Amino acid sequence: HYIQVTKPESAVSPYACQRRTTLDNHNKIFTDALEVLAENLELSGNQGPSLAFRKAASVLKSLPAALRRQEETQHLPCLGEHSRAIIEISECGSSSRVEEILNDERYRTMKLFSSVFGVGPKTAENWFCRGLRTFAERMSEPSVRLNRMQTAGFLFYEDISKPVSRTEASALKIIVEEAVICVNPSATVSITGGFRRGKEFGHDVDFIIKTPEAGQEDVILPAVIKRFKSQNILLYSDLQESTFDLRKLPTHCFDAMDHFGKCFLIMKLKHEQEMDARAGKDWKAVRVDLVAPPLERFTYALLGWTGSTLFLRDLRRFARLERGKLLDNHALYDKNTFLPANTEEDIFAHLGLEYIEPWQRNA
Ligand code: DCP
Ligand code: MG
Repeated sequence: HYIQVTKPESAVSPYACQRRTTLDNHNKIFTDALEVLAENLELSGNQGPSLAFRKAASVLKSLPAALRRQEETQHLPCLGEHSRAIIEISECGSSSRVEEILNDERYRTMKLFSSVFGVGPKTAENWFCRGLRTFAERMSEPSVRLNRMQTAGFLFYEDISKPVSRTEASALKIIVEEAVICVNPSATVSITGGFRRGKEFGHDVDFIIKTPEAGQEDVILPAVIKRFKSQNILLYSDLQESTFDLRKLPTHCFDAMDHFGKCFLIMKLKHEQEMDARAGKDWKAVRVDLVAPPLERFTYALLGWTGSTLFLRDLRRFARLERGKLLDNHALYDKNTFLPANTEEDIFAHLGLEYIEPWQRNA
């Protein structure tokens, strides 16, 4: 994995799935600035243009050392004129465009509102346009209706807006595993998402459940939820039943959710020692996602849920444009056949790609 160090910069691939991106980011000053620009565009519904900044940040994250001069970006892919301009200004400390965005009332308000579980850019914009700027103002506006998800989002805001630590994720894994095994002793649980990529903190904890018998994937989630309820550790649950069809071809559309059975939860996690004295509360509310794919597609689901989002987007783009194959969270399809995969290595091999470990997928 030190091969990249000796490669000339011109050899950096424009596809994130051909780069090894660890959490050791040597260009954080630049990538933070680029991500503010991207986020600002996303919050105003400009997903397309924001992607250019996300890609530029991702390329910089994969570099083995910090950029010292702007000329060093010349041979790098995905760095357009606008991204280069930001890097240039950042060299002298900070970018005035980034400062402007960070101080912008609209950006700040949209970021605050969309930090609530269940509030997307559209709802955040709606509240902003009504003149609302703070949670207190939102509360005192009776005409603003909240759905069930948003109600839970506000109720547990203090806890779920705090990062979840790896220690907390491990404690949750034991709880989830215990419930899953109780329901089906042959099922297994693995952590996916950012924690599988080696992150120390996350906004939630993602788990994937593997069931060895066909059809079991459809009954396990309702049973696990029932068990959590009886243990009084479930604060919110949204179960999305499977709409998965074995014959359906992988989709082009990246933003579409996959069709596996899944649930979005808020769980009570008991503190190990100290108690929240003010509230007399000995637990923390934590966001947890569970997904239960059928066994024959488990590896594709694992790869998809491990992310990162940008890594997976490029893997799918690479499959389609460079190999003429269709890939998504459900399958890899080529010449009228669904390619089987027992391990993630199999999927990379099908695509003629060098294997990239989960901790190298932080694109
Ligand atoms: N994912 C997906 N389909 C969904 C939801 C998520 O394919 N409907 C994938 C993309 C993510 C991964 O699952 O890489 C986990 O989603 P998160 O939003 O939890 O992202 P991370 O775990 O990477 O980040 P964080 O550390 O903020 O939780
Ligand atoms: Mg996550």
